[in-house]
Amino acid sequence: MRILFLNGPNLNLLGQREPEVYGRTTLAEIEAKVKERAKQLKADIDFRQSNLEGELVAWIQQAKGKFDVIVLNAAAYTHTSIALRDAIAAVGVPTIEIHLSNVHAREEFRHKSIIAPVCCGQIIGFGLNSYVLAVEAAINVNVV
Ligand code: CA2
Repeated sequence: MRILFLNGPNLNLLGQREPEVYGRTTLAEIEAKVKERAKQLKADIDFRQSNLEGELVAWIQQAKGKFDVIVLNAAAYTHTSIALRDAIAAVGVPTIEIHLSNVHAREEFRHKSIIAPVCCGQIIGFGLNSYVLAVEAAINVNVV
């Protein structure tokens, strides 16, 4: 099982800014936790972050044939990006949408996810644990 974790804009700032919203854990620490759980479950992880919408689109396109599942925290692009939605729909690699915060308990503009209809599910609001839960969801993605 090969899982591609993609992280969108500003997630590289985790642990450095707005700890009251996003906690004190850095993205590197999240990556380490994800890899620890994946090792237990015998999954391979590729973990990336980009501030650029086009780079995220390219990574989604390139995932075909290389990864079994994509786990995507598209950050603010969740709420704006038709390009990401089209890429997910086009490649046909099962994609799980995740968020650290409970977007439904925040500003109204965060309640709408453009990518949700083309993802197989969402894991939202569990902080760092959203990422760990996503490893488990990815492994069981074909189990109904
Ligand atoms: O809760 C999440 O995981 C989000 O995807 C985080 C995005 C936000 O736009 C989404 O609505 C929900 C923001 C990521 C920015 O992360 C920062 C981290 C530290 C300081 C500033 C921003």
